[in-house]
Amino acid sequence: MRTQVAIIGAGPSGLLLGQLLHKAGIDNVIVERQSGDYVLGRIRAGILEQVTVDLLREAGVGQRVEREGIVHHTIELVFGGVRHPIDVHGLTGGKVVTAYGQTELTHDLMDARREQGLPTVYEASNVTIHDFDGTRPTVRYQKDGASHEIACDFIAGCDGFHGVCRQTVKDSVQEFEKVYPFGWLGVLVDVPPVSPHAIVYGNSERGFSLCSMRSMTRSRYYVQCPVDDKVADWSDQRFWDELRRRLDPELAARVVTGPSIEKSIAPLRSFVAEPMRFGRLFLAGDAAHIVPPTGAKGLNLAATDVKYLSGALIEHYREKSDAGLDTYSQRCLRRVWKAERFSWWLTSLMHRFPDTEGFGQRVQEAELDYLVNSRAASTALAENYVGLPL
Ligand code: RFL
Ligand code: PHB
Repeated sequence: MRTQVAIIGAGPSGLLLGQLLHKAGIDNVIVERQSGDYVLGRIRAGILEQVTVDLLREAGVGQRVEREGIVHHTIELVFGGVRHPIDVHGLTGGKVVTAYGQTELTHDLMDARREQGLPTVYEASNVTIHDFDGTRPTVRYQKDGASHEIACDFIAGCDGFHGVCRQTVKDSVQEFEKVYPFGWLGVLVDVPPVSPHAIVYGNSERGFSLCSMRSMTRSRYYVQCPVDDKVADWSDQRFWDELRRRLDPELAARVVTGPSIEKSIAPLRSFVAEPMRFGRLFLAGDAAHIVPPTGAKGLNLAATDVKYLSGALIEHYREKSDAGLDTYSQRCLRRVWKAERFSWWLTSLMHRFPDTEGFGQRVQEAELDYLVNSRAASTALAENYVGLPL
């Protein structure tokens, strides 16, 4: 098989890249290790920046997010048992974020790809990438017991944190990493969200909590937990009790409970691999960087990598210019590090750290107090939350 761009991974990065390239008339094949259903079964992100929604529209898959996405003007911080709204819309001159699940976004992209008859190889095993240092890269994989090879001009490594692409170039990569001493226990449940018009981030002496949503009838909640806790340790009842204890009394009383339809524990990590380009191999999304979920930047960063990469590839084919490809890594990393900083900062501000003693605790309290009482500090939070300019 031959194509112009071979894309490894059918998560949001790979699917969005494939769609944008197709719209520009550039052939691409996606090779994915898992089945489509498995990819859709992973419950992850929920909050989209405006640039991400715009990109979905540009890719021709924006109808459903426009119809069903829930626009948020505000976020709320709970600490000391009191709720503090941050008017993100007002502080940023009219910017908003949209609650729309990664599952739905992935669904929209998968449907579009299928309707257009674009090639996607699911359940490909032993995927390997070759010769991206020269001009004729190849991708090899096995499927149903047979070996296959794709010859291409470029390889896009959209294969997430545990993928094969970054692993292949590991000797040329500089890694930066911070692992946090706790995880997030997440629960998905078919009940109306406790706070339908604002995501609520809570800091209490029992730890962090987050109230989010997927629709007006589906809620997503998280609590900070020890990273080595097991899901089996957390009955639904224990989860609801813990969530309520971490919120202000008024919100706690309004939480509607129900049986969980998904429950999982995710570790928190900050990670960046530099550079993001190796000859004709380009890393995008979680393959190149991870943020802790506090601040909801992971999927949005993946989308901006893809915006830069698709633009650079289109420029290569249409205008015979490699200027965008040559600056890809540098442009992405500039934005990535700002999102890394923000996610690390919000994580540090909102969680209880096992080894933080009195002084660190008081400093955290002072910073929260400053944040909600200073327009400058609230504006800095709001600006980062809605997404910094491209
Ligand atoms: P993905 O989604 O991991 O997709 C990579 C795909 O590559 C496949 N793959 C391979 N394919 C072929 N060969 C191989 N050797 C392969 N190895 C792997 C995988 O099967 C997979 O299908 O990466 P991508 O596309 O870069 O997308 C990134 C996002 O998924 C991620 O950043 C977000 O989910 C992060 N995130 C959030 N981001 C936000 O912007 N807003 C949020 O509200 C938000 N909440 C979250 C999150 C992530 C979470 N977890 C569990 C990590 C909440 C959580 C709990
Ligand atoms: C989510 O809805 O899953 C979500 C929302 C906000 C975050 C992280 C996750 O910061």
